[in-house]
Amino acid sequence: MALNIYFCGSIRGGREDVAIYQKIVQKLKKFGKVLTEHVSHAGLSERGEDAACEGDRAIHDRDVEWLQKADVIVAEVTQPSLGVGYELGRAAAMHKRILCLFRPSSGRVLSAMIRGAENGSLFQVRDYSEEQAETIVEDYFRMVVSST
Ligand code: 6K6
Repeated sequence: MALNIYFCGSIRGGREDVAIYQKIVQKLKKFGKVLTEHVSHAGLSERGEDAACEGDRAIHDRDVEWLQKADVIVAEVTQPSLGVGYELGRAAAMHKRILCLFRPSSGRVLSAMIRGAENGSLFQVRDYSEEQAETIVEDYFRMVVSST
């Protein structure tokens, strides 16, 4: 059965990394159904013009439902986002399998609450460069698939 994959990326936190989100989501689609493909859409702006008909509560409730349904959560955490941090906290409390991807070349330092949650099993954090985005996803999912 195909894996349900929940991709997290910044929306209101800023859309600077949307091209990288697209690259990651294209690769994720090889390994399962991506429940949140819209996060990678270039047309989705941080101001949410194209989300006008959905209220924030509906977005929150639907996303928490999808988190519950997900087998794996993949989060691009370089661009700080309250929503992504919240999703990761909820997913960790649900004992989900989580991969966080961070680009040190951004000059940012990842939050200790994400870096410090790494436990070598369910919660993993990988530093990567943009050119490694696809291989890092591929290597992770080969490991997930072989262990399930
Ligand atoms: C769209 C544009 C501006 O606001 C929106 C609202 N639409 C959303 N639709 C779907 N998921 C959302 C939306 N807003 C936040 N999320 C979830 O939170 C996504 O799954 C992202 O991973 C994360 C982004 O949080 P913020 O705080 O950066 O917006």
